[in-house]
Amino acid sequence: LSLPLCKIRSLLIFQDLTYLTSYPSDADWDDLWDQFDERRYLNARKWRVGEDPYKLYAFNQRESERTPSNRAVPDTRHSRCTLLVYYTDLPPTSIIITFHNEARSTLLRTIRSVLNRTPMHLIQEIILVDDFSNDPDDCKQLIKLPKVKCLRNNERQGLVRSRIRGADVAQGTTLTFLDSHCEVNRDWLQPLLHRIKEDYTRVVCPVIDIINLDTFTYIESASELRGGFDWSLHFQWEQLSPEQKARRLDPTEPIRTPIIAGGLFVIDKAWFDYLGKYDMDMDIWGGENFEISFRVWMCGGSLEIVPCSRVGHVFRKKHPYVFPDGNANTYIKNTKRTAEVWMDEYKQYYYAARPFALERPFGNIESRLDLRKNLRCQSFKWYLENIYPELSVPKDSSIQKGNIRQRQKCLESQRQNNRDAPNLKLSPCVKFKGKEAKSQVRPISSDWQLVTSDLCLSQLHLLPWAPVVLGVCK
Ligand SMILES: [Mn+2]
Repeated sequence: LSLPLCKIRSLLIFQDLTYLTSYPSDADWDDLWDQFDERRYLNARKWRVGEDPYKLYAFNQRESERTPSNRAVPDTRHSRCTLLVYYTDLPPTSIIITFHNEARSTLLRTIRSVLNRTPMHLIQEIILVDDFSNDPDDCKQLIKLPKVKCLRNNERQGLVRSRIRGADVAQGTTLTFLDSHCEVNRDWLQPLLHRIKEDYTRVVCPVIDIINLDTFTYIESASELRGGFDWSLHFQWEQLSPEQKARRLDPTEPIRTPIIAGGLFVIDKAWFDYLGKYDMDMDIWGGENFEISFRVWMCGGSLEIVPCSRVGHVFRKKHPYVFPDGNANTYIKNTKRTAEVWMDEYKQYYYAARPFALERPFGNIESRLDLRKNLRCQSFKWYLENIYPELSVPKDSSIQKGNIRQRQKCLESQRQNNRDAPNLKLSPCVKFKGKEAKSQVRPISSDWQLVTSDLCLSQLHLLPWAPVVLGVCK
C-alpha cells in the first residue's frame, strides 16, 4: 500500500456513515423542488421564435433552454480519481455565484448541478449576488431552492465588489467561487476541500471542462494544463513542460499553477480575509485573477489545479454585457493596478507590451501597497524565479520613452469617444515645462523599435483620408 497517511486515515474514518443522514430522502427532494416552479421561472424570459438566440448572452439561448436543468454530464475524471478517499469531516463551504443578466436557464443549471452532485452536508449555503441585473426576479425567485440565498446590488459593482459582498456574509469556513454558467461534475467539491483541510494556504481550482456555446455539449478538456500569461497580462492555458510531465507519476496529483483563470476556485475564508480579499477598486471584469494570483504566491500561499475535480463552463467569444468604461479601458485599469502594486521593476515590461496603459488613470493604490508591506510579501523577482521561471524576461530592458518626429511635427495619439485604439496623426510638437506632451510620447526600445507588442501602425481602410491607428498586427 503506497497510500499517503491522510488517505489511510480517511479510509478508517470512512466506516462512520452517520453523515449520510443529512441527505434529504428522495421524497424530501421532490417536495423541495415542487415548491419551485421551474417551468414558470424559465418561460417568463424564454427565447422566442424569430429572435437571434445569441443576441442576449453570446451563447445559444435556445439550445440552453432545450437542455434539461438536471441533465447528466459525462464523468471526465481520470479513472484513478474514483479510488481516492477524502476526509469525511470536511467542513461545509459557502458557494458564491455572482452574475449580471445571466440567462435563467444557465443560472438554474449551475445551481441544480451543485445541488445534485454535491453532498448536502458540504454546502453551507449558495449565495447568489445579482449585480444589478435588469430583472430582480432572475435571482429572487431562486431562493425557493434549498440552501439558496440572494443578494442584489443597487447599482452595477462588477465581479470583484460583488464577490466581496458575498464573501462578507458567508458563514462557511471556506469560500467557493463559481461562475453563473457552469455545471459541476461528480464529486467535484470533496477533492478541493480536502486540499484546503490539509493546508489552508492552498487556493484550489477544478479542471475546467468545456460546455459548447452552440450545442451545450459537455466536453472533456485536457487535464495537464496550467495557467500562464505574457507581459501584456494576457491569460493563457499552457501545456506542462516535458520535464514536468515526466515528473507526474500520478495523474490525480494536483498541478501547481502560476496563475488561476479566476472564475472558479476555493479558498479558506480566514485566509481570503487575511490576504486582503480582492482589490475593491477593480471594475466590472478582468485582471483580478492576476492580482489575487500574484498576492497568494508572493504572500505565502499556493495555487493549484486539482485534476480529480471537474466543472464545466460555457466559454464565450465575447462579453454579452456592457462595460460602462469600455472593455479595453477596464482591463487596462485593472491590470495596471496589479502591475503597479505587485510587479516592482518588472512593470516596465507590462508597459512595453501595453503602451496605452502608460496614459491611463488607475486610481489610488496606497491601501494595496500598505497591504503588501504589512503582509511582508516576496518580491516579483522571487515570484518569477520560483513560481514562473518559464516567463522569459525580455533581454532588452532599456525601454525609453520618446516622441517620433518629422521635422517640427510629432506623432500624436488622439483619443476618441468609445474607441479602444486612439487615432494617430502628425501634430506640432508640444512641450509642457520642458517635458514632451503625454499624447506624443511612445515607448521605444534601445534598438529603436516602437514597442507595441502585437500592435502596429495601421490604417482602418485604404481610402486616402483613413486615420492612422495602432491596431492589431496582421
Ligand atoms: Mn464565465
